[in-house]
Parts: sequence; C-alpha cells; structure tokens
Amino acid sequence: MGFFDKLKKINIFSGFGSELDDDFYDELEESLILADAGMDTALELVAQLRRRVKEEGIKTLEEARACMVRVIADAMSVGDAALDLSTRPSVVLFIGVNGVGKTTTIGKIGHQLKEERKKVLLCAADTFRAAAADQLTIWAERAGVDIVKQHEGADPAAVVFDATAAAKARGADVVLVDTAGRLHNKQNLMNELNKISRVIDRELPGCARETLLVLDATTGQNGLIQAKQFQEAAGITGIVLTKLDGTAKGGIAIAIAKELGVPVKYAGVGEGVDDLRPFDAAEFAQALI
Ligand SMILES: Nc1nc2c(ncn2[C@@H]2O[C@H](COP(=O)(O)OP(=O)(O)O)[C@@H](O)[C@H]2O)c(=O)[nH]1
Ligand SMILES: [Mg+2]
Repeated sequence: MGFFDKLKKINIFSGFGSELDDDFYDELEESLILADAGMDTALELVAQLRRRVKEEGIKTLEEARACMVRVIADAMSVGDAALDLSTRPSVVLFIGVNGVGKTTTIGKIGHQLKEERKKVLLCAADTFRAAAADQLTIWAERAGVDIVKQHEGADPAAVVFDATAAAKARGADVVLVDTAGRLHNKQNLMNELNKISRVIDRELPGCARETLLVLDATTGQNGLIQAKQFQEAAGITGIVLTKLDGTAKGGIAIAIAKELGVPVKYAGVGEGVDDLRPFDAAEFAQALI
C-alpha cells in the first residue's frame, strides 16, 4: 500500500483507445477542476502538458501520464519540502482555523521526531479551551514527549515563553507550538502571532523557525482562500494538508503550492499516528493521476 492510496484518482489516463486530441485535453482540464486544482491551475497544467507532449514527441497515453506526473511535480516544487530543524532548539509554529487538524498533526510529528531520537517539547499555546491542552497532553503521553502548558485563558505568548525556557533548560531539539484557530479577525491574528514571534526572537535568537499552516483538504477552494489570508497575516513557510484520505479534492494541493508559492511539507491521510508523512510531490502526483 502506498501512502496516497486513499487518494481519489483522476482516471482519464486509463481510457482505452483514447487519443491525445483536443477532447482528451478538455477532459483532463475538467477532471483537474473537479479535483479542485482550480481553474487557473488546471488550464496552466494542461497547457504545459500540451507543450511537452509536442516537444518530447509523446504519442501514447501512458507516456502522457508520466509526463503529467512530472508537470504536476514541477509545479509543486516551490521550495524545500523538508522542515528546517537546523538549530537546537528549533521552533515550529502550527496555525490554521479550528478543526483542520493542528493538534493531531503536532501529535503525529512529535511522535515521528521522537522516533528519530529527537528531544521534542510540545507547547500548548491554544489556551482558548481547556480541552485543547488536554488533547495535546494525550498526544504528548502517547508520543512520550514533554509538554508545557498553562491554565485556560492564559496568554499564548506567555506559554511560548515558558516553552522556550524549558527548551533551553532541558536541551530540547524541537519545540512544536499549538495555537488557537479562533482568532476572530486578521488584525487579532497578526497581533497574537507577532507577540509570539517577538518572544521567540528574544528568547531564542537565530533559531530555525517554521510557521506551518494546517489546511483541511476537504474544504477545497475555501482552503485556498484561508491560506491567502493567513499568508498575508503570518508569513507561512509551509503547508500541512490534512484529510487527504478519501477526498476527491486532492487537486487543491497543487493549487496551494502554485498560487501561494509555499511548499506543502506534510500530508495527512487519517487520524492515526502513522497517517502523516513528509510530502513528496512526485509520489503525490503519481497517486493522483
Ligand atoms: N480523516 C482524517 N482526519 C483527521 C486528519 N487530521 C486530523 N483529523 C481529525 O480532525 C479532527 C480535528 O483535529 P484537531 O487536531 O483537533 O484540529 P485543530 O482544531 O486544528 O487542532 C479530529 O477528529 C482529528 O482526528 C486526517 O489527516 N484525516
Ligand atoms: Mg487544536
């Protein structure tokens, strides 16, 4: 079983007797739009396929399929897909609206980094609800990693301050920061994230930092709109795309990478601890097409 086996596929390349004619390209375009790649992205991908098919003298459907996989993978190569964890500690901030899978993703990544023998510290900076810290605590126990938390309603930046102090004292390799999604408006979000950012700058100057936006793939084009808003407010360094299991909207991954110019760094295909992986664009494209 491949990691993306739960992804719904675009079937157009498996038709018998199909030719690489205008009908074929129209149908491909339509399939990409249906898969939520977005109109602009779909048009551009198909235009590129047409060009490459001509340039490379491609005749068969199977060759065209392989070419389309390369076209998609290239379109998604917009930066380093690996996390920058080059300093000790490094800090990874997880942002995104409620319910997209931030806390779950932190649990999964925490577990995986721990397996790589890294010393991981979780920071419960989602202080809106007590349940948020409780949920992260369960993941910390499951993964066997430390957690820093405060009471419900505490200042998120204060929790981050505690986490930086604990990271220094305990020699942590990575701090994974959970944040609240319910930051009613852009100004509020920006203020909150700026405050957290200043604490990290001051307490861990020069540390490697990532701000990962977590997006629910099933929300399709809405996810893209969210992503643009967060991009303006927060300056994200990567995307985590969750809930790719069983969605017919996998094409959204291409639109996000292409339109935001930010790489998808992780993909989630389920609720289990192993249902998250560093994103591989070629493997994804291969599974989609
Ligand atoms: N099917 C599926 N469910 C997921 C995935 N990631 C997270 N979830 C579920 O989405 C729900 C919300 O997740 P949570 O981490 O609490 O979201 P948060 O509000 O952003 O912290 C939970 O029920 C998770 O189990 C995924 O990749 N696939
Ligand atoms: Mg949460």
